[in-house]
Amino acid sequence: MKKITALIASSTMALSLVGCSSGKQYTGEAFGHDKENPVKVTLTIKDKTITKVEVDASHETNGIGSKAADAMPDQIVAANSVEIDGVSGATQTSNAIKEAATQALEKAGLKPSDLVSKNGAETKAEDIEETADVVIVGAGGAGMTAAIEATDAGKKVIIVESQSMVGGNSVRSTGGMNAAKTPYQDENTFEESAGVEKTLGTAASKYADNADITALAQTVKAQWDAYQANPVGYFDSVELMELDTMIGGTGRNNIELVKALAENSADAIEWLSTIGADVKNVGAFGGASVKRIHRPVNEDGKVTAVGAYIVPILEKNLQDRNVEIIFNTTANEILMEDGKAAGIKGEGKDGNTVTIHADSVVLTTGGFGANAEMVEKYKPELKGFTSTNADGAQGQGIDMATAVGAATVDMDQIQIHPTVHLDKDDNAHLITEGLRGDGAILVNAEGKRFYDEVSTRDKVSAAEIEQTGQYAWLIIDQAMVDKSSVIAGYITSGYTETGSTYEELAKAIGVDEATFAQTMETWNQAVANKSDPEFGRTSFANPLNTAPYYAIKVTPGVHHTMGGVVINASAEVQSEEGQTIPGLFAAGEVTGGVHGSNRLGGNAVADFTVFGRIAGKSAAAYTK
Ligand code: MEZ
Repeated sequence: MKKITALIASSTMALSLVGCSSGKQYTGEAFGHDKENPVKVTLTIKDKTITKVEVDASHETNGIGSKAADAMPDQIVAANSVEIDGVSGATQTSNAIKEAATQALEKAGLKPSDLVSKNGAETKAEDIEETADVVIVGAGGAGMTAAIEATDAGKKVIIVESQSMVGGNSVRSTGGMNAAKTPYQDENTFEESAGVEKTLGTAASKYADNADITALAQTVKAQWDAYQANPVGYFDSVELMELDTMIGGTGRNNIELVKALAENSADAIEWLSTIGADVKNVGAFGGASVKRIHRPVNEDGKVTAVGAYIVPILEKNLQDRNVEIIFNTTANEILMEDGKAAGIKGEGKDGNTVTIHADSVVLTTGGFGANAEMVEKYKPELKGFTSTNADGAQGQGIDMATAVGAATVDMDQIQIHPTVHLDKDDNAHLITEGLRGDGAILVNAEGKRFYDEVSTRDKVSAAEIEQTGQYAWLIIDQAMVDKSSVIAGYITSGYTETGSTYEELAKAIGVDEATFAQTMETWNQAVANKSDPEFGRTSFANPLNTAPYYAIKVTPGVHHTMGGVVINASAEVQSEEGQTIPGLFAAGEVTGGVHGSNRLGGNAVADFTVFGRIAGKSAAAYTK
C-alpha cells in the first residue's frame, strides 16, 4: 500500500494559512491505520482557543488518510473544537486525529466542552425533517450492519449518530469475532481436549440445576464422544459455543438469544467476507473451550485489530449504497403512532431539531460504559473505575426505549476487563485478551502467576483485584511480538517495560528477580507438558522463551454493559408486559440478555454482526 508522505509538511502548510502560533503547545497520540506508529497531534492553545494544529500522520499507510491529515487541522482551528466531522472514507486516521487532539486538550487541562464553539453558537442550525423506511440510531458496528441489510432489502435507510464519526465502541474492539464450526477452524490442529473436558465438568458440577446448560452439555458430550472416535478436522459445534456462552454468563443468559448468536455466527463470517472483511485467523480466547475467535491479518500476515479493520469496511459499504448518516445528532425520543414506532426525534449539535419519520426504528446506540454516573447507579462498587469505552456509550438508547414501554434486563451486570493499561497521563487503553489467548501470562507484584489467564473476564478481574495494588503485569516475549501488529503497537506507544533476560525484566518492573525467573521456568514447563497444575489453564500456545521479554502493567476497567433493552431472536423490542413493540428493533450492546452476567471476549463483534443483520432484515420486512 502507498505510504502517505509529506503529511507533516502539507498539514503545517495548510495551517499556516489559518493558525497563528501564540499559546502553549500540547501533544497527544493515537493509532490510526498503522498500529505501530501513532498519529501525533500538537495543539497550540491560548485562552481556551486552539490557535494552531499540527498533525504528524506520516506513517499512515492508507492513501485516503492523507485527506484527513490535510483537512482536519483547518477544521479544528475554524470550529475551535476537536468534535468535528471526520473525513469520509478515512475513518481510522480521522478517529486517530480526533482522539490524539482530545488527549492533547486533556493535557492542557481542558475538556472539549470548555472550548468556545465558533460554530453557530449564535446562529442555530436549521431543523431537519426527513422520511425513510428505516431509521437507525447509532452508527457503530450493529447500526452499520443493520443499515447494509435493510438497504440490500430495498429500503431507504437514514442513520442518526450522536458523534461526529462512525464506529462507536466497535472501532475500539481489538480481539476478534467468535464463530462456531467454520472452515477456518479446521485449518488448526486440535489440541484443546482439556478445554472441552473442563467445560463438560463445569456444566456437570456447577450447573446441574440449569436445564438449558444440562441439555447443551448432553448434546456436546455426544458430539465430543463421536469426534474422539473419529477425529476429523477441528472440534467445535454451535452447541459448544452456546454452552461456553451460557457458562461464561453464569447461566443467566437468554437461551433464545444465545442460540441465535451461535447458530448465525459462521454465516456471519461468510457475510463479512462478501462485503470485503476477512476475519479468518483463528485463535484462543477466555472462556472458549476451543479456538473460536476469528481475526483479521494484515498484508504481512500479522494479526491486527478487528474493529479498526471492520469499521471502515462497513462505512465504505454504506457509502457505496448511498446511505445517509446524520452526524452530531443525539436522538432522544422514539415517535409513536397508534402504539407503533414511527420515527425518532433528536437534537443536532447546534441545538437544531432533527425529526426522521420512518416505518421502523432500529436502536443500535451501544451500552453505557462511558457514563460513569449510570455505571455507579447500577453497580456502586464500580465507582471510580476507568473505562475502555468510546464517549458515545452513554446509554441514551435505553432511556428512549424505556420511555415507550420497553423492558430492560440485567442492568447491574457490568463487565470489567482485566487488562486495561493506564498510560503516564492516566488515559485508559484496552490490552487485548488475545495476548493471553496467544500465550501471555499475568504475574502479580510478587512476580507470581495468580490465576488461569484464559478464564472468563469476571473471574480474572476478581483475582486481579485481590492482588497487591489491584494490578498485574502481562508478560510476553519477542516471538509473540513478531506475529502481532497489535503488540508491536503497544511497544511503540510506550506501554511496555523490557528486559533481555527474565531477571532484567523483573528488575525493570520492580519484582523479585529469582521469583520471577522461577515463575517463567515453571510456566514454560507447563506449556511443554500442556498441563498447568497450579491454576488449571487449558490453552497454552508457545513457551515464553524468546528474548527480549516485555511486561505491560494492567488493571481492571469497565468494558461492557451486559444489561439493556429486552429483544427476542428477531431483534424485536419487548415491552414490560412481554409484548413486541411494533416497529421497534434493537441490536448490539443496547440490548440485554444474550451475555448473561459476563460477556465472553469475541462475542461483542459476533453480537453486533449477527443481531445487526437480524435487526436490519426484520426492520426491512416490517416496513410497508
Ligand atoms: O470482545 C471483546 O471485548 C474483546 C475481544 C476484547 C479484547 O480483549 O480484545
